[in-house]
Parts: sequence; C-alpha cells; structure tokens
Amino acid sequence: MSDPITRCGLVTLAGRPNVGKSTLLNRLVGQKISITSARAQTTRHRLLGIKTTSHVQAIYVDTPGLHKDNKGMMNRHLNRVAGASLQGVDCIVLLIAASGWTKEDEHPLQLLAKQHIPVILAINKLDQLKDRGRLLPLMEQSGRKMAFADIVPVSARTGTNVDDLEKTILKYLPEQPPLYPADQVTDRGERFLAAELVREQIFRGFQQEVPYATAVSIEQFKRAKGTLHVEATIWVEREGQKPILIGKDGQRLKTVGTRARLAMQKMFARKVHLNLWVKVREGWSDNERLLRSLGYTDEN
Ligand SMILES: Nc1nc2c(ncn2[C@@H]2O[C@H](COP(=O)(O)OP(=O)(O)OP(=O)(O)O)[C@@H](O)[C@H]2O)c(=O)[nH]1
Ligand SMILES: [Mg+2]
Repeated sequence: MSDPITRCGLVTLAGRPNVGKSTLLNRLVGQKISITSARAQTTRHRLLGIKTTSHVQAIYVDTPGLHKDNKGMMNRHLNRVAGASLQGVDCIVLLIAASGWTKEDEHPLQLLAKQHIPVILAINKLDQLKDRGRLLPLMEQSGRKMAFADIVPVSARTGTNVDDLEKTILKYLPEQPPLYPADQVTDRGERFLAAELVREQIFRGFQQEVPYATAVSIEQFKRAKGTLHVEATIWVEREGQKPILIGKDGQRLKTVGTRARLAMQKMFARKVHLNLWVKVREGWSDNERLLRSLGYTDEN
C-alpha cells in the first residue's frame, strides 16, 4: 500500500486576459479541462483543475483575466470572479508573457501586492522569445516589481519548464489530506464542460463582437447505447448576429458543431451526437437576471 497523501492546496492562476492561464491549467493537470483561444476574455467562470499524484493534490483555479474595464455587467462579473479567486488560496501563480511587462499586467500586480499569499511569477510563452538574452534582464526587472516567492519561465503551449513550475508550486502546499477523490480532475460537471466546448469554437472561429455576444446553454445531455446526445442553444444578443453565426447555407454553424463534437468525443471518450440551435436573447450580457439564468453568478 502506498503512503497517504501528505500535501494538498489551492493554487490560483491569475493574470491579464490572454496571457495563457487556461493553457497552463490544462498543461499542469495533463488534460484539457479549460477552453482556450487567441481572443481575450475566453474564460468566464472559475474552474478547478485537480492534479493528484501519490503524495500531493494540487488544486489549480483557472480564472477570468483581470482587467480594468468595468463597463457592462459581464466585465464586472469577470473581474469579481477573478478577484474572489485571489483569496483563501495557498499560493498564486501570476502569469506574464516573455515579451515583457505590459500596462495590462500592472492591474493584477497591484491586486496581488495587497495579498499576504505567496505569489510565484510564471513568465509564459517562452517559445515566442527569439532572443534568450532578454530573459535574465526580464527576471531581474520582475524581481523589482514585487517580492515574488519565485520566478519561473515556462511555455504552457510546449510544456517547457512546466515541471519546474510544478515543483516550485508544491513547496507552498500545506500538509493536509486531499480535498477531492484521486480520480476527480475538475469541480465542473459534463454539461458545463460541453457548453464550454461549443463556446470555445465560437471564440476560435468568429471575429469582432460575436464571441462576446454569445452564451451557450445545454438543453439535453443524455446517454443512449454508448452515444452521448447533446442539444445546445447558442444565445446571441441581437437578431443581426444570428445569420453571422449560421453562415451561408448553415456552413459556419456546421463547422462549429463538427469541431465541438470532436472535442466532446475526446473529452468524454465516447461517441457524441450534437445538435446546435441559435437563438436571440436581447441584451443578455448586460442584464443581471439573464446573466444569472445563463450561469454567470458571483461564485462562478
Ligand atoms: N506561443 C505560445 N502561446 C501560448 C502559450 N500559452 C498560451 N498561449 C496562447 O495564448 C492564447 C491565450 O491562451 P489562453 O490560455 O486562452 O489565455 P487565458 O489567460 O486563459 O485568457 P482569458 O481566459 O481570456 O483570460 C492562446 O492562443 C494560446 O494558445 C505559450 O506558452 N506559448
Ligand atoms: Mg482562460
């Protein structure tokens, strides 16, 4: 029999939008849990990725990007969820990109400077740094910004040095038994994950305002004869956004559906049948009641 787990703790991944938090969460856990895209503000909910090894359980918290723009209820929701995730955890990983500190990084930095929780700085997207000679000065500059517990350059995309970051994080986890069963990888259910995989394709496939005007709800999620049957509604804010999403002869919606279905098959390890509908819910992203009904609550 192996020894019981001796360390377990919560680790929030924080930083500006688009810096690579969700990519890093997936990399740390070793499987896809959180959706990612090249567009800012892809993540809208707090989500856990749980990694259990023989003696350690690290519970990573993915958060929406922290940003200063508080216009509109969705922005306020994102900042509230991200801000709340900075409290009551054992350690925080602040991400910046290897291209250097930006104005947008200063806001999360200021919020973290107020906390009494160890903050590890992860300098992400190392693979994009052409001149490696710039890394040391960046690490030195970073050290002057705040008393970071550690500074670790990584590439969440390629996995370079992520094991080093993991080892660093483990030092800050308290000695206690695990909070989750060893085989649990997230706190989110399959319906939530399925809706996110549809939203991911919209963030990856559409320009301008469409991704931000979109929410997804799952109407049906059932297993029959080894196949998962999923019906999802894509909500948009205005009538004019519907034809953009659907495309000529339904082609664009079909692409979203195919890609989301393949991602679901991978995630749920079974055959998936997916039906998508596009509907209008006027102004949902700036209406508190509608936001709640679509799952955007303070805790999430
Ligand atoms: N080249 C490179 N790209 C990366 C790396 N990590 C993340 N990315 C890319 O950066 C973009 C944003 O990644 P996400 O993981 O969605 O970023 P995020 O911080 O979760 O963004 P929000 O949820 O919007 O706050 C995606 O296109 C990723 O593929 C990396 O190490 N190297
Ligand atoms: Mg994200």
